[in-house]
Amino acid sequence: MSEDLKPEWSDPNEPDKFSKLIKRGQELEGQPVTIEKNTVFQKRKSMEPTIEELVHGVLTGNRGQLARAITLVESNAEQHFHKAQELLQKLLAHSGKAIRIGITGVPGAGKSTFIEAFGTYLCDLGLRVAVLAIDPSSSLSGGSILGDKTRMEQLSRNPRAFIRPSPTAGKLGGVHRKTRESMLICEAAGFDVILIETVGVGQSEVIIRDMVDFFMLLVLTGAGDELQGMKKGIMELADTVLVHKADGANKEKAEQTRKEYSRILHFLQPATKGWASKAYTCSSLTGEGIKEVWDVIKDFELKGKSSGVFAERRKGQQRDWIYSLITDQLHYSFFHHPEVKLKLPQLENEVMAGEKTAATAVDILFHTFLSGKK
Ligand SMILES: Nc1nc2c(ncn2[C@@H]2O[C@H](COP(=O)(O)OP(=O)(O)OP(=O)(O)O)[C@@H](O)[C@H]2O)c(=O)[nH]1
Ligand SMILES: [Mg+2]
Repeated sequence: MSEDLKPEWSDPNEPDKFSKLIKRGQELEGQPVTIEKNTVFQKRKSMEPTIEELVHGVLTGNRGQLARAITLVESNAEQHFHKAQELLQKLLAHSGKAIRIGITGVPGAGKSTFIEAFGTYLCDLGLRVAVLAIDPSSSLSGGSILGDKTRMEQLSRNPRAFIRPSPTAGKLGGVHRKTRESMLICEAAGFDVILIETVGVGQSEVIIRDMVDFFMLLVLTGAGDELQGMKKGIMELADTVLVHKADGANKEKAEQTRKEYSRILHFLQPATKGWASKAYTCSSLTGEGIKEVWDVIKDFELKGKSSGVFAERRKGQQRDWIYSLITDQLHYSFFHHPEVKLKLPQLENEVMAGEKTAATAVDILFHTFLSGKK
């Protein structure tokens, strides 16, 4: 080897650890490759699946395509919006067959652990279970309930289950739009039960109530004062109150708490016409009471379907959905209108300084919004 084929640098102290030689590149035998002038290079086919591929994938229960379809629906990119709607339109006729269950409760009530136990129980019955989450904080933090996948470790490995952490909010509708559309996709993929988890901190339980058939509230023992302070509103939304973590030393207390909740539920407006919401105890650690929860839901479904309340609620939810989308769209278009964005800070200052009334400022903004070009 000639001198000029030595590497540019090697450590003189450790000569054995570095290559001392470089091989010369080999000449190709035969005709050299030539590229014709004016050759048109074809762009590599995009890896994004077509709508048809997604529809087929979802309908045949292909998990990869299911995840991709949900990603498309969750996308905040405007060019994906129409594609997602086209996909949903094609899947719509195949959706609606699952029972939709909403689960709420304060942070730490054990919602994720309950879903792990309950979901696994349902899978063992031969059912297919999809878990979605609405995380109201994600619109602020941009994150999602990341820990949930690890809390639902057993369920996430179950071939009958599919777990999707909550989407992040963005344009063209908030988190709830995406969750609702993801639910339709999961139904088209053949899931029998959809479980939606949300932390009960305000608006999210109302949103979830509007998209599920059955809504349950997970509570903890030690009620008493807590019970008094609990918003009546959220209890009026619940088809069942579950006193959770009824195990070990907590079991007796849980029974007491259950009685108290039952008593209160008795006096409240029923969440579902013709259904008396009751309180139960259950433990996700021991599995006690898990089966009974499913029995209650089955009973609820049976009664609701025969009385027509079940179908009526779904129809109402479909109708309400239009209005919530309109609100979303208006909100988004208004606050993203370039001239509105430009004028808003100044008007805000003027209102704060007492120079203009809030109504005048809003009037100016709406004139700008309605007459100004996009
Ligand atoms: N003893 C007992 N502990 C439980 C039970 N279920 C959950 N826990 C514990 O309660 C804690 C909270 O459980 P999570 O399932 O994360 O609660 P969560 O309601 O999903 O909480 P966020 O998602 O943060 O709102 C964990 O430490 C669980 O181990 C139960 O049935 N019995
Ligand atoms: Mg959780």
